[in-house]
Amino acid sequence: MCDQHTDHNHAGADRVPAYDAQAIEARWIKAWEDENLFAAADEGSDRPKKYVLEMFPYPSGDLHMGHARNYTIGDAMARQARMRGFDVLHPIGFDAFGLPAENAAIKHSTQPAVWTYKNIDQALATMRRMGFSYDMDRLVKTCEPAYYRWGQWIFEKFWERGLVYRKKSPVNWCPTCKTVLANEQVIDGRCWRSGDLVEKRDLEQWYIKITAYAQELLDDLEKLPGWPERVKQMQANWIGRSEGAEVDFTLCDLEGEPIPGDEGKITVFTTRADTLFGVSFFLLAPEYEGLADLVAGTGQEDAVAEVVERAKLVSAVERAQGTLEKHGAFTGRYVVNPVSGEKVPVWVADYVISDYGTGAVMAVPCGDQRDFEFARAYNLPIVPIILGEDDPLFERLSGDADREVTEVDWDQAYSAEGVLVQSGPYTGMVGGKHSPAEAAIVEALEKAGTGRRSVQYRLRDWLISRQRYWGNPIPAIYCDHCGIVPVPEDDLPVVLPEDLDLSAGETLATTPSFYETTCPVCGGPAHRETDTMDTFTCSSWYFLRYTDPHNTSLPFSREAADRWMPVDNYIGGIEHAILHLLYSRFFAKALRDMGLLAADEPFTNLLTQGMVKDANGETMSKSKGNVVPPSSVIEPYGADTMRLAILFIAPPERDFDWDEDAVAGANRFIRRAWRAVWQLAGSAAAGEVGASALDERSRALYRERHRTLAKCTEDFDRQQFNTAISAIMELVNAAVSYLGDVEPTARDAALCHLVATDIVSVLAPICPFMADELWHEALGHAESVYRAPWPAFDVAEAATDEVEIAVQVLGRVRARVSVAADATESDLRAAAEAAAAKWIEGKAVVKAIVVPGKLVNLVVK
Ligand code: ANZ
Ligand code: ZN
Repeated sequence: MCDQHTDHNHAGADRVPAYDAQAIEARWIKAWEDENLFAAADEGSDRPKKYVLEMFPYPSGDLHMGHARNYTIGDAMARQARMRGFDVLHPIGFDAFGLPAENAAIKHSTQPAVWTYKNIDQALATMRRMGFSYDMDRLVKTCEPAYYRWGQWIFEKFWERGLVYRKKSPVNWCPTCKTVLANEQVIDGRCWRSGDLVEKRDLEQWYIKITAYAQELLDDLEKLPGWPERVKQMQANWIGRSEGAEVDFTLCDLEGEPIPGDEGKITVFTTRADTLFGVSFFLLAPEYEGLADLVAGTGQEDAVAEVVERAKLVSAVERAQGTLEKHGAFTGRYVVNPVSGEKVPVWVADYVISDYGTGAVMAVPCGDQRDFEFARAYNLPIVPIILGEDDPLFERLSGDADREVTEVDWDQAYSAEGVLVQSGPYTGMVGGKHSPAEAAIVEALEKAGTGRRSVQYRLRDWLISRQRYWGNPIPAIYCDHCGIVPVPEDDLPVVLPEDLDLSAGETLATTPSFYETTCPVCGGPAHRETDTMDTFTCSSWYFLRYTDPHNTSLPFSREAADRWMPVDNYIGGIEHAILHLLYSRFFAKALRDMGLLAADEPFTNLLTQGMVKDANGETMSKSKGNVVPPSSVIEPYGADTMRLAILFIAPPERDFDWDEDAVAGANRFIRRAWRAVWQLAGSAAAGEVGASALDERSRALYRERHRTLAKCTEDFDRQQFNTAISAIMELVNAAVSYLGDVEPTARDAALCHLVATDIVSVLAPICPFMADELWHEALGHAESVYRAPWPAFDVAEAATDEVEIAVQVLGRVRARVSVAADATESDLRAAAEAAAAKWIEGKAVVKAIVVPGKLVNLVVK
């Protein structure tokens, strides 16, 4: 390569072709498709695998900026992983069932299927235009029988294993969506979709027994260091494990005499057995089983019935929050405290919910804020039994085993840890959750047979029936003889008819051709279930179907699942922190236990991307009219500009405000990089860069490329694309000044070629169209840049070989000077004396104190 300085082609430097984004992008969309470049390699190679996945969209229309951001992040990761030598699986699909399709169909007098497929086509066209590197052969649409058949199959397998069951209970009903909802879909008492207040209805519905996995779902959060803490915390809170005890209270008859036998016992769940001496009344949920019998004959029937009726209007979630005004009524009954022997009144209260613990509560108004408020509202006693040592009452009661004070003038409960007072033998012990007093009292209860340790979860089973048409039919048949039986596996799928006239009010339940059938057991007439499954069941395993999308004998093969699972990088919105992510974790575990896959957890790393807001920081919405459609950037500038702008404006997890100037800036940078690469390539030939032989300017550029590559590689690994892009910009700047400052004849051709290669490579995950165009046209490669390796670099080469040191004269800094990093002491002294010439003139340097790499202090006389 000795002749490289004279052997290059100057002509190219000035012949930079125009950057025509539309033409370039059209060309590469087609070329990648023709080559099927992004097909995932099913045959296990010796390369490591990487499964990159963005949460699949609901096809509600064209893609919006939030989608564009989500997929651009994932695509940058997938493309870079490919260059880093991974076998990459990067699929896409559509979460295609759901209520909006029904509403739209009615509004536009069409059918949900027609509307859905039209939207899917439109979204696909935009995805294609954006250059997302999906393996299109794996496209999954959940509304297609080939997919939902396996959802029905899984439902039946769950059923077989006792993970699916039917139950009649008060359920959440959304009057707008006209369907029931799961607890996860009720947010602050409102429907997650319509925002409408949720009502209670007593219905028999299908449930998935997610609670069977409550403990594992909680424990395994620890196996997810790649998830945001916030999401894990939300899941842990939702699962809501509580350690406490069950305590049996004895029910009394009207005369106050204990009712003998098992019937006469009401059990509570409490986390604070230490407060048993402070129980001044007792509470039952309005839905408490047997409440009506209990009240019968007491004269309190009407008062209790009123509370019961009123509670039906409010969702359990809201009631349990304890923030509402509390309502209750005396039941006319009493129970006896198993520890103190005291008799206290039993009330019904609407802040007690039936499906937590036992539906009964020992009320301790001095220690529980909800009980405190209830006591104040209904004039019930508040007995202080736990106090802080600085409480004015403490001195007086601290030695008291017996009850002396039965009222307080507090305005709120004492809910912190404290010391027990007026608590019999436990007086003086530290009380609180998991406290010594709690342990001692539970032990005593266990000995007496009136209590036992118990763990409760807030997580409830997942109600999956939906009284909706556009969903996956539940494969069950009702026979008067045989009861409820599953549709035989060979008859799956139960096909959803696509030609219902929703505007005429048709539903599955009004369509005999759908629901009329024969019983698979006795052959008699029978009818099908006309409810469909919650669409979250469809999205709970789609990532598994991608591993084996054409399988016709199983949802996916074990081999395919184990080849690709778990998903290495999952990217989506924080709004799924509980819903979809919890359901998917459950599905993965249940399917694992059926032997269908090995992975315990479906998603190793989770990136929750921030929102794209409008220029004023408002969320974009059709109703506000502030939506910026992706086409408004793609049409004038091209998809590469769009992608670069999205990744450059902010780190992926942060919200950002849409910024026109940033888009224009991104386009300017693309043009600058385009020109730089052409010029570098035009004055270049590939070759070995002889680092040691480089002159000073070339050496500086050489250092810069190592530095940029080190930084980009690290930043890509952390998904901090914005800082990676800053580093690329610096490299382009360094290249541009090199080209401008150095005579063409003096440029190092091999270095120019290397830097052009680097710039194209690190831009490739971000601006793929421009990258492949430059790779082929400017750098002359025949194969795609995505078949080329990520550029190699050496961190040591990035280290600068000059250091700046301070020059002091008699301890005062007089100058700074650059010296070679490996300069000897005498070199340093000479450099210092030269730099400080002005200050040492006419004096004798008697001594030089040298601190290598830092300073030289000249002592003069
Ligand atoms: C007595 C007590 C005293 C309580 C005290 C708390 C504080 P977590 O931590 O969420 O598990 N509780 C039990 N079942 C209930 C139900 N079905 N509806 C409403 N509240 C119920 O909460 C456990 C506590 O919530 C239990 O401990 C019980 O009140 C109440 F100073 O018992 B505690
Ligand atoms: Zn039958």
